[in-house]
Amino acid sequence: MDVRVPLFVRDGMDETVQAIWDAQTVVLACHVNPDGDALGSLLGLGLGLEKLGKTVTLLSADGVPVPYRFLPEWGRIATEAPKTESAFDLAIGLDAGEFARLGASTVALSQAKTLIDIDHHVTGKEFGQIKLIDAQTASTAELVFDVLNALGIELTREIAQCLLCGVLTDTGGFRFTNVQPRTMLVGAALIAAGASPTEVYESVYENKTLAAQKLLGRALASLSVTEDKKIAWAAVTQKDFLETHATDNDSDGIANAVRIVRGVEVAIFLRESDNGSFRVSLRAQPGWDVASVAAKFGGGGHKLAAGCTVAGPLDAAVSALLSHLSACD
Ligand SMILES: [Mn+2]
Repeated sequence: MDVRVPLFVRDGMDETVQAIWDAQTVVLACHVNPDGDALGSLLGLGLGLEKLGKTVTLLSADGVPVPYRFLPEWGRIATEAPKTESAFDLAIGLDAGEFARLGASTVALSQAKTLIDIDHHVTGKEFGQIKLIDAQTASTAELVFDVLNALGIELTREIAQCLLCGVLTDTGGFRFTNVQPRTMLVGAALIAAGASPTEVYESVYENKTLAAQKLLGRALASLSVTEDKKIAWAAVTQKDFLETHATDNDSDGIANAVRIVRGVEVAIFLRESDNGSFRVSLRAQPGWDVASVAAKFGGGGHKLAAGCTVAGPLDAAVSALLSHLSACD
């Protein structure tokens, strides 16, 4: 099946394509603590550029987390660039928000003759001589899809699988508010090229450690709501981490399990640190401003998603958060 995705004209595309044509050695890097979009964009673009005969180096300063080790050629991603005599012709940073979030990869990238920033985050900290940035696009992988199209590179199954990983994970499986008709068209084109949404979904979302599920159980056992049931909170303590053998990464996604309770408008997830204070994630429905609450505790974020650290014990931390939240209701 032939799926046609209408061309989308963006600033920076012509310059990006020209810089790629002009380069022979290209270093690509994604951000620290990489997600599916970071790694999928990195590999998808890298494998595409190899089709043009470019010499490609792929960098992820924090490596490739286990759930993403289904991606074709993931083993080629290095945590640092090999020592070479000459600088790369071209460097491309992907999905990063700002240069510093490329971590240790910044060393290799800053030596390249030309630097391109490809991203769908608008932070005011864009970098490089060439910027291909579009906040309306759901994923960096979709921007990479457009770059490969502009270069006339045919989508192999491998490239398509990498890009689908980015599109699917940054849209929460095509469910988030960032999904547009074009997002689905790009997904359709990638599936038509042989990508498997099932493989992405199972690897990323159905691949939790036993410890993570046990920790989720502890968090849900602590789930509480205010009298009007609009604010819900759950916590995990150091004791929970110890007894379930969970690590900090195993708490990913618990805030979401608090958020999805019927009628809940604000979700609070508290994780006890080893010094007894609590790291707090706040998630809210439109109409709230949890960033202003986080700011009271020296934290920050967006109106609908923010974070901060609050002193323990747990009861005191919850009371303090609830009193600031009721003030902003
Ligand atoms: Mn992204």
